[in-house]
Amino acid sequence: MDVTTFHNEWWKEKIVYQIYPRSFCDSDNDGIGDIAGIISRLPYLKDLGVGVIWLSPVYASPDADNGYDISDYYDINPKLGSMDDMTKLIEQAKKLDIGIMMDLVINHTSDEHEWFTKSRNKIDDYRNYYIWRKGRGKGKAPNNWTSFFMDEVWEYDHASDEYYLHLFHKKQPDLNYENEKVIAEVEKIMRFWLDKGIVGFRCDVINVLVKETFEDGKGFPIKGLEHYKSKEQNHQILRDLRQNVLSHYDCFTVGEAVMVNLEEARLLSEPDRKELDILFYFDHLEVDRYVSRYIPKRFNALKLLKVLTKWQQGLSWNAVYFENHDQPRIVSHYGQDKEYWERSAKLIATMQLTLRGTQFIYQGQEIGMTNFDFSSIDELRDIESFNIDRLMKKLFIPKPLRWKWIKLSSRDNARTPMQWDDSEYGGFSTIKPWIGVNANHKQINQASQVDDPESLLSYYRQLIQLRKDSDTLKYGEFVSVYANSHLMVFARVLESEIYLTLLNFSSKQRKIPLPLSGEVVISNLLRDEYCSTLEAYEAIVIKNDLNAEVEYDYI
Ligand code: TEU
Repeated sequence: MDVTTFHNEWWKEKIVYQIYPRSFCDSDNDGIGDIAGIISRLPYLKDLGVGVIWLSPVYASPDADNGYDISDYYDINPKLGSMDDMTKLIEQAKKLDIGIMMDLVINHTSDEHEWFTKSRNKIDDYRNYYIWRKGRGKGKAPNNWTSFFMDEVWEYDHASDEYYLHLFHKKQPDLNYENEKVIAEVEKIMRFWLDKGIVGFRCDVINVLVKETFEDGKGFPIKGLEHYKSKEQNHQILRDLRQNVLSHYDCFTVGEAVMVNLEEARLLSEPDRKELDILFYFDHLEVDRYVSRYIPKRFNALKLLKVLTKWQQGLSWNAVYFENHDQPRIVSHYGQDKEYWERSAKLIATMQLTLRGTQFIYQGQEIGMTNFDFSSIDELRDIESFNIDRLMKKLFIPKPLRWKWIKLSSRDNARTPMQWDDSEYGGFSTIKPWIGVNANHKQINQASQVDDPESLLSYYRQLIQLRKDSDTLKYGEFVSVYANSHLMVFARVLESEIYLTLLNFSSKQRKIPLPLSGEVVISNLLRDEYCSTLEAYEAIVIKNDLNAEVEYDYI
């Protein structure tokens, strides 16, 4: 493989750091994180090795879904700052060679967006900006679809005796992509932000824009998906946005594709399709979940390696991530957040940063933040968690089990304030934040790790540096080598160089049954030499020359 062919795409080598603004850093001490807070932490991010910041939405919003319900795409949520702050953030970050990527939420707006108010009131031609349908008789919705938040998708409007569609919350009405004017509005929004100097977009639920028919749905758990997931016209819209807007800027896009399979993902993101650059898919985070991501089953490293292999080899380039604002903390999910907290967080870092693709780290991941420690649902803020609880109640699932599952998977696990230090509110704010701070901020915080060469944070910095220095880690092919239910071994190969990542996902010592050898590149136990026995949650990367005698199998 010729490495130079990749180098024109600068975003392939970047470490992208996702910020959930309201939970990152509160500069004005009102309990909600803000843009000025982000600016104050730019040097920290630079030092970590970050090249791009993806900001979860900062636009004007009534915050029914923490900003994923936008009421004005050209304005900033006053709780988070002002347009001047945003301009300053883009400029200051640029000085540090950090690009800003915005969240582009265009499947829906807020019901408080001016377009929707006009649509509801049938002003000018705004009615057609959204999806309105007659019901099927008295009190009966237009079809049987269910929402991504496990709820209704149709909201009745008395004045017009029609329903509007919302695949998410009822305060998030879906835009109508049959309407050319909607697409023109989206292009205008994209140009506005690109002209302000941002380097790309993370595109929210980008594979469900076009609703092809409105017949009843069959699927489970989300009924109706087959009528709007990855439709041809959706692909056409993405190609047009690319051609008309994105191709005129030096930028990149990462699309969030819901319920996507590999074949659909290829259509959305392979380079020759000229749609999106990379994709967020979910398979690799659900190997220990049934049907819904709220129902757990036993973790299995072999299964995880199979899923990783499928996607690593199936796409030309991956978006590699293990956490975001919708997922539980990875150390509490695939790691172990008790006695092996630090070691298992390092193991996950080792796995992630030796995979092939653009790397995405979520705020707090680099210091090993864990799932929250709340004791009741009253402490939660996320609408999805409340809906899931209601749904499970309807299915007669007893309260303790409901709480157990919500604790495991609630999106609020990732939304507690960033733990900067051990002070009362974790150095996030001086007053009680909008959502509780995890009590473990006394032990797990940035200040205690930043100058400790053996901390998790330092380990992230080392791995990031290793990647920067190695074409094999950046561009080498991914090869699956060995796994069983606890162990995982994979390789990255470029010309004659091979890097092997060996991981033990269990709290017992285990032996790798392969005759592998090589020079130690990094180890979460500070080993100088590789021996085939891995301690609990041990991770080690070894390097070798394929011309030397190395044997490895494929699973
Ligand atoms: O998430 C899309 C999505 O499908 C979510 O439902 C997610 O998969 C689910 O919450 C996991 O349980 C995006 C955003 O990331 C999310 O925060 C928003 O709530 C949603 O879109 C609506 O904009």
